[in-house]
Parts: sequence; C-alpha cells; structure tokens
Amino acid sequence: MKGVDELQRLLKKSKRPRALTGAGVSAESGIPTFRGPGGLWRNFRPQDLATPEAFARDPKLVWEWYSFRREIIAQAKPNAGHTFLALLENEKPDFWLITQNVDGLHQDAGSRRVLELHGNIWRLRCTACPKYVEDLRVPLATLPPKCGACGAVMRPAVVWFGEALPEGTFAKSWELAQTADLFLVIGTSGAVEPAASLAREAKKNGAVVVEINPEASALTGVADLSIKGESGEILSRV
Ligand code: BV8
Ligand code: ZN
Repeated sequence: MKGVDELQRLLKKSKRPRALTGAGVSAESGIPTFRGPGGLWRNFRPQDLATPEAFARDPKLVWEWYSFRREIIAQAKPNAGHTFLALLENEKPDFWLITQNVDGLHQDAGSRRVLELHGNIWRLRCTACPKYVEDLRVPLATLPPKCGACGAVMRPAVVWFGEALPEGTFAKSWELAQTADLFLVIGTSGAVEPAASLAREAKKNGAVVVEINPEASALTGVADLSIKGESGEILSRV
C-alpha cells in the first residue's frame, strides 16, 4: 500500500523521528477511546469527569470512572502498534515517544523514552500532602483511596481539563517537536490542546508529518501523509 511504503522510506532516512500518540493506539488492545462510538462511560462525557471541579464535587464518582478504566487497562495487552514504536526506539537513538495516553501500554511494550503529557492512571497523588505512589491494585482497597501518610483523599496522578501539563515534560516535548525531521501522529483526534499543537510546531520547523488514523482528525490538515487505517494493523506492515 502506497502510504505504508512511503512511511517505510521516510522512517529509513529519518534521523530525529518522534511520535505523538492518543487513545486510538490502544483501541486494538480493547481500551475504548474517549470520543469514539464505543463511548467510555455511561452517559457522561470525559470532559465532565476529567476535571478538578468534577472531582471536588464527587470524588467517588470520578474514582468509579478511573477504577472502571483501570480494570479494562489491567486486562489489556500492548498491540502491534505499541510494539512497533518500542522497536523503533531501539533502531533510532534519537527517537522519542510523546503520549497523551495514561494507560502505560507503551512502557509495557518496552518503550523507555516516553513522555506522558497527561500523567498515568496507575499513579496516585495526595490532595493534601506531597505523597505520590504507584498503586497497581485492581480494584483499589477503597474508593476514594486515602493517603497512607496524612489520611486525605488521593487523586489519580493524571492531568485534567483546566490543569497545566507537567512543566518539564511539555517543555521537552515542545523542543522535540521543533527538532523533529519526521513527526508521526498516531490515533489521536487532535481535539485536545496543547498536545495537538506539537504536530503544528513540528511542521512549522520543517518536519514531515505523517498521520495514522482510520478517520480524519483535527490534525489531518497538518499531515503531509495521511494513512487511513488502524495503527496496529498499519504499523505491523511497516
Ligand atoms: C490546559 C487525562 C491550561 C485524563 C486528558 C477551547 C479550545 C481549545 C482548547 C481548549 C478550549 N477550552 C479549554 C481548552 C484547553 C483544554 C482542551 O484542549 N479542551 C478541548 C477538549 C477543547 N485543554 C486542557 O485543559 C489542558 N490543560 O490547557 O491547561 C493551563 C495552563 C497553565 C496553568 C493552568 C492551566 C489539559 C488537557 C488534558 C486533559 N486530560 N486525559 C484521563 O485520561 O482520564 S485528555 C484526554 O483526551 C486523553 O488524554 C486523550 O488522550 C486526549 C485526547 O484524546 P485522544 O487521545 O485523541 O482520543 P480521542 O478519543 O479523542 O480520539 C481517538 C482517535 O483515535 C480518533 O481520532 C479515532 O479515529 C482514532 N482511532 C480509533 N481507533 C483507532 C484509531 N487510530 C488508530 N488506530 C485505531 N485502531
Ligand atoms: Zn497525604
């Protein structure tokens, strides 16, 4: 297929490739995306649950949503898309993976140079003290979980709407976008900022932008090459 051959050619000659991934890269692992038809949770929109206000209003409800997602993710295995990106890291010493996902599947697949723009669903932080832990238990002992140090309510260590991205992580991803010669945009609707703008910044600085997505997205217009298809399926052929 033309797109796959072209991507192969671009990857071969790339010295500074980066990839920006979204929920679509985990879809073939059985994890529902946010805005897809599979819809994630009852009749709530993620934007109504993934906010500090929602958590302040009803920490138990928000934690039920995260606990539900942790259960799905705990069953999920990395797919060919995750594996491809982990192998690419071995081939290309200057490759970096920038993900919006919080499921940790890139690391499970072996990726090490990963920047998690929106945090990680397996990490919890205290709302009242600096305690910050990884807790893989499914289900968690209590909802909402309490801090072992001060007894306050713990929250998922993820970035909610209206919250700043981890400073160092975003600054580094911005710099990587500026120095990229190839910028892959895989499985994201491009609906969320400032993550989506990394692709624009890469393009502005001369990178070739390649999108892999079964549908058009807000970043299709930025892409030099748009490969229509499922990322696991497509990348298994590259
Ligand atoms: C901030 C973590 C400022 C939690 C998430 C108006 C206009 C523009 C922007 C804004 C606005 N109003 C507010 C904003 C800013 C806001 C924003 O972008 N809102 C959007 C919704 C309009 N952004 C923020 O609030 C950010 N913070 O701006 O802070 C600031 C600065 C300083 C100080 C204080 C504040 C924080 C954003 C982070 C929010 N957290 N998640 C959690 O996961 O629970 S976002 C959430 O959406 C996930 O992280 C997800 O990754 C992300 C993006 O979604 P996608 O990954 O793209 O997933 P989606 O379902 O949308 O799309 C899936 C795609 O996959 C589809 O295209 C589909 O076709 C494709 N697909 C399906 N199957 C496959 C596939 N692709 C390949 N293969 C397949 N098999
Ligand atoms: Zn505490």
